[in-house]
Amino acid sequence: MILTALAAALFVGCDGATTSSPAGLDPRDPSSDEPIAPGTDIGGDAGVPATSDDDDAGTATEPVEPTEPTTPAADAGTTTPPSTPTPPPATPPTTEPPSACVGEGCTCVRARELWADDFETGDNSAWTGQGYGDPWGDACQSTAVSTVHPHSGRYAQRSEIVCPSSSPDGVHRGYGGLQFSGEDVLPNHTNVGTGLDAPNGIVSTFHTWLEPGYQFGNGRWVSLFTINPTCGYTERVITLGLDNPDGILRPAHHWPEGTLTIEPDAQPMPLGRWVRITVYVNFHSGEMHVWQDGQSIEHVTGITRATKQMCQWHWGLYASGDNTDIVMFEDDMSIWKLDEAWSDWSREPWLGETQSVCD
Ligand SMILES: [Ca+2]
Repeated sequence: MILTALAAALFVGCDGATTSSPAGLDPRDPSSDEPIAPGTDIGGDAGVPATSDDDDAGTATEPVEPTEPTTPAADAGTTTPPSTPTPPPATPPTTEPPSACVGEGCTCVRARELWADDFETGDNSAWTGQGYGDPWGDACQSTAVSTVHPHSGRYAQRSEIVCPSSSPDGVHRGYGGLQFSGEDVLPNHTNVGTGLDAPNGIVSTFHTWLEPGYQFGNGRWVSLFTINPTCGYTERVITLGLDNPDGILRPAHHWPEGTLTIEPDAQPMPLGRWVRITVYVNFHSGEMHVWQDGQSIEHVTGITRATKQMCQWHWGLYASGDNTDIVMFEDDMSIWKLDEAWSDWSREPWLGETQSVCD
């Protein structure tokens, strides 16, 4: 009850800040960037009462956030000992889809790259707000462009969590955001307007290197990727993260209406090395599909959002406040808008790489 009241008070304050100077919003400022509850972005927050309360207080049009359905009750009592991080493999990942379509004889796909960043500018100038959320953190987290083992070129983004969050909303936030206006990325957050409309869906491919000091689950989660339909954070997000001891990447907030199907041979997200993740999202058809290093790992159908657009996006080290030991690197991120349908969900649409794009 006290937590709920506190959360409500916080959001009243947030709304006031948003109204007073929408054009000057700094996405790094938690008081203005996400007036909707921070915990809304991921559902792996079972067992974190403060986060759940925040969800409820900040989501005017949504009922109580359902408990994470992918974490069965049985997991709560599982006493699996924390695992040690997987050591880097001797060889880098080179897995490619077996049915790549490139070059002569390949049927190209009509698609356009709307945004990309390889961090080779050495800063976050490609992002809305030109930052990656470092000022949001406390002494327990930080994020910065780094020259440590980049995926491409000289730079990648490095984020870390070293102790529990002291934030009143109970989460760690170290992430870069984009706000779309139509097909354009805005230089600064306004939290108003209309986002990207993509009737054939979008494809985002990004590379992540994750080093957690433990396994996730039982309320401890990390969220790698988020799309928010509305610019004002008034609808449920769709996300991709780790929140289960099995280590398999999972969407969140497709519930209660959507259906998640995980491939029988889906592998845990490899740790301590670069992993290529490709996500297809379509709010018109209500679908989400995910590939990991070229392999299909899961599908969601039946997602419903009143707003079909995609306005606010973010990647990075967004995690429940009980995380104390994570290092994450990110590099080579892109967003493509498909101008024709994609329907072969067994094959990764790594556009411009293993799938040719029409000129
Ligand atoms: Ca790079």
